[in-house]
Amino acid sequence: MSRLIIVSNRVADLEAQVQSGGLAVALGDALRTVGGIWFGWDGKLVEGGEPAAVSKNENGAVTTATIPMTERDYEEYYLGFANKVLWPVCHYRLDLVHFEPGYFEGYKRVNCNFATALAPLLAPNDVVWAHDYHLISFASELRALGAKQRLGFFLHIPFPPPELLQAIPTHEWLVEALFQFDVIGFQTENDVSNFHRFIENHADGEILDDDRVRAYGRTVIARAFPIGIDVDEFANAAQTPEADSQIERLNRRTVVRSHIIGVDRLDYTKGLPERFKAFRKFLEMHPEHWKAVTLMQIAPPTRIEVEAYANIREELEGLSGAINGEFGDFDWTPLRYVHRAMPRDTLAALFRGSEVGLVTPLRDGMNLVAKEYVAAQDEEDPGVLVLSKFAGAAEELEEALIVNPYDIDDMANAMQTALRMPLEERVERHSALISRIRTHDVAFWRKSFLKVLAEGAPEVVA
Ligand code: ADQ
Repeated sequence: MSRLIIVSNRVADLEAQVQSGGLAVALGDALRTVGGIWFGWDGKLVEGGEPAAVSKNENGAVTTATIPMTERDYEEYYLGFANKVLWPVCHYRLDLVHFEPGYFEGYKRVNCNFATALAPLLAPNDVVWAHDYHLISFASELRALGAKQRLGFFLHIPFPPPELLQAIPTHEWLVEALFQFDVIGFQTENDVSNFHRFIENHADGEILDDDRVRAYGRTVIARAFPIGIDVDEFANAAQTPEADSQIERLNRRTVVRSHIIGVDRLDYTKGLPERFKAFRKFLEMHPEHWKAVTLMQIAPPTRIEVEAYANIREELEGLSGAINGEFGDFDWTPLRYVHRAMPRDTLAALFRGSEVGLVTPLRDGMNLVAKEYVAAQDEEDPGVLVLSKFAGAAEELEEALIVNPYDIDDMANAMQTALRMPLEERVERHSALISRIRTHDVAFWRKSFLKVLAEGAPEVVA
């Protein structure tokens, strides 16, 4: 059996008792089953000079192998090219792109450093699976060092339409580098079709069939593998005695009858100002809900060194203050805005205790919160998911109330529809949603990808 090598910007702590996300659990499980290595940055910043030494930590069949990076790498590759260029372009925010030539050099350098550090650890039969936009050129660096292994890539964020991709000065180089992988996985059919359009119209390539594309002298598999969650783990966390007491706390000493919840990283892609404005509109339109409904928004800050993230934080603080000032009373805070991460068990309980889940990003690769909200509901009395049409999850979760996050009235109306929805309709929608996320869970995602990676594209196998 071949070993699995996972490569990602950061390596999850596989020994932690509580994993921070389903992804770490899923990939950790896969590694434990077939044995292998999780390779990436250890989160530490060091002085430049010496090539980065690999730290290994062996735990049964699984090894984590990590390297540090320099302050300059962090600035140019991570904050710069990854988060000021690729992230905004892939999320359709050309207005927030900030490009400097040093960023691209840093990106190439770190991908090369990663490949150079990993190469000596690889055995001929290993299968390598790299994750996300930080590592687009990783395979090409590894191939340059002579790697003949099967190399797969999964993009967790959207693949943009060619018209947007072309805003990146080095986009052709990046797409060509991507073709050094054997399998390229996307979240949705929409991403695959954007990718196909670029290949046909701008790379002189060919779409051979649903799965295979040819360009730059290589044939690769490019397909959608929509990511899922560990449904049972999340559903069980929502049903413990601790979860019951969290929900009781949520309802204690308050006049509020219904809870609306939003849980997101504080990111400009998540549509939070629009969501707050829609809540204000909802309160304006429906005074009957005053003192009866609360929106709880949990949004821990991320990437605070990037200016656009500081700006969004300021905007949200202004909006939430204004809404609470205008509508609040001594016994009612309409919008509770929590600026911190919560343990997953608490999140599961809060999801279960909330009648409405708002997932309204302006653009999102998939959005796991949408699936977690559904998984946490009581099957006999479920809440309603309000979901943006621009989240990848909307391709699958069509029984949610689908909204346009740019249309404030549409979202305000959806809040009202959700709160007024009869039990029978809620149960019907929820049972369709839960059965789909159960079938397409995170294990299904991982197995489908690895199956294709192990089999496909014989012509590229040495
Ligand atoms: P993210 O942009 O981080 O992921 P998402 O898919 O919603 O978005 O995943 C966030 C995860 O973090 C969820 O598991 C959620 O529960 C957790 N989380 C969010 N806020 C939290 C909080 N306040 N406290 C604790 N946990 C919190 C990227 C892409 C997505 C894609 C995923 C996986 O942007 O589109 O779905 O990768 O592929």
